[in-house]
Amino acid sequence: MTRILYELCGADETALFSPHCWKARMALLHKGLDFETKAIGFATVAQIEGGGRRVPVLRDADHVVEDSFAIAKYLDEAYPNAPTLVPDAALMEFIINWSQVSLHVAVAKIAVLDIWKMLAPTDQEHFRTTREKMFGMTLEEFNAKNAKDGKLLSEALTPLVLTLKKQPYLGGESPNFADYVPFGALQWLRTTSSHDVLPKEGPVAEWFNRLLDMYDGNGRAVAAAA
Ligand SMILES: N[C@@H](CCC(=O)N[C@@H](CS)C(=O)NCC(=O)O)C(=O)O
Repeated sequence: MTRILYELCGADETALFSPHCWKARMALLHKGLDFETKAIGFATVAQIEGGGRRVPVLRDADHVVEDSFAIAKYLDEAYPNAPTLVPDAALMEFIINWSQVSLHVAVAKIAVLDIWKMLAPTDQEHFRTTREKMFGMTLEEFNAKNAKDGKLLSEALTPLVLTLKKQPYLGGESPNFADYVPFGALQWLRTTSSHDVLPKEGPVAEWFNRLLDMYDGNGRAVAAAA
């Protein structure tokens, strides 16, 4: 197998949880391409494929591509006969930024301590050091400061709810990378958090469940957090 996707995992190697890695995984599945997963802990990410990297990283024979959006665009270029992932790269930037600024912030506020708990000890140390520097406080302080009632998440999801009331996917009748971007954020929450705040009914719940079941249930095969 010459196609390898490097993905972030917890202490349990099957606990694949990174939102960006899920975007890349769904992109490969969308294209119908076989790939092997290399599950990597936070502390070893920087050593992948020559070093200085962040995950996801895709090795496709001689090509090494880093960054979920770059991977999706590369796959469209390299495999033009498989279904398109990114019909409009300029508009896709907006979807990525919306997800990053609103969904990712809401998920991080709910799940940060749960993420730390699921990591292997060396990865816990790396995660604590880097995130505490980023937040300017301890993980416990950050966790205590933020409500876990799902209100912020629900507000952040409003544009998705309104759109999915009119069409089955952000991509229209079928999904594309625009769907895999917010899917990655919700899968991140599903796989890490003990707080039960994912929508249970309505357009987002139905859309998320369809995507979890897609591609032989690849998304659902990774366990939800207990
Ligand atoms: N814009 C990048 C973001 C990649 C990213 O932030 N990856 C995180 C994991 S979710 C990472 O590699 N972190 C390494 C670290 O924190 O040391 C993408 O879409 O792929």
